[in-house]
Amino acid sequence: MGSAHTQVIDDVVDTHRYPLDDPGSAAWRAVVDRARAELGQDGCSVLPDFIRPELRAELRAQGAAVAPAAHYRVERVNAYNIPLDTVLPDDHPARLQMDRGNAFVARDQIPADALIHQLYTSAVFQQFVADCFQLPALYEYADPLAGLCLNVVSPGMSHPWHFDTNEFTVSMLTQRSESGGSFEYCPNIRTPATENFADIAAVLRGTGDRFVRQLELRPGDLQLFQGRFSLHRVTPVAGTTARHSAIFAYSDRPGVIGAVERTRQLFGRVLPAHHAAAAHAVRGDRLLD
Ligand SMILES: O=C(O)CCC(=O)C(=O)O
Ligand SMILES: [Fe+2]
Repeated sequence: MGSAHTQVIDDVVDTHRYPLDDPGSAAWRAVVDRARAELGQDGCSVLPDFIRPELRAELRAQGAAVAPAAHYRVERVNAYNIPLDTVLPDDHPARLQMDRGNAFVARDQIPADALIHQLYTSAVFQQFVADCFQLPALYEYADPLAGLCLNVVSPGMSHPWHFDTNEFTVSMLTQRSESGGSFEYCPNIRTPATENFADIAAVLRGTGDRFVRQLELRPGDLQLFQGRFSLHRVTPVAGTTARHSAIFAYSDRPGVIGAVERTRQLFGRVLPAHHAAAAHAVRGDRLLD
């Protein structure tokens, strides 16, 4: 193709291994088919060394440079992100409360030429990811804050067990912690037809290890994940180095903007675009969790 779009991708992505510049080719199909098979199997697919390994140091440094802009606010939550005062039976897993201590750097704090921002806005990247998820197309959020975030989990903090409200998540570790900070998930522990509260409660209480899988992620690996059915978390970070991951938020429809209150909770601020969207009654709370 040779357009400016694909040139950016060629500089950033190992296109021998991941031929984003050649949609529909046999090599493209092979990579996409493997991702689809893994997603179908357990809702998760990791594409190792998606970013060229020689750019790993730059990827880390760019994340670390914006991490101080993260909005910190420890929030008391349950795995379902429903109000803590919801009346529930004694053994309901939503009664177990946790501290969500991760912090988000918003899209408008991430320079447009940062590697993660270039990827997020790349048309060929979007087409590739959509194909992996078997969607005709994916759209960037219209939300000026939530579309692309850096998720910062500082020492002593964790991103506790939860389900995502959105159907799919695209993410990339940019900085590893010294210890802890592992991504853990329970493949398809619930289905559209089955809540499976007993097994979920066991995981939340720490007695459900048999359901838990741990991912070995390295900075620059691309992770495709369906967090609606697979309970997941980032384990508490230990040591002195924070864990950083980029969250690329896409939707299968254009125009998504977060709700005003949720935006204030996650980012500590709200922009005119959020108020304008609320005024037009655009429902769009398919945010990060
Ligand atoms: O940061 C991560 O690796 C996981 C993030 C996550 O689960 C989420 O944002 O919903
Ligand atoms: Fe999640």
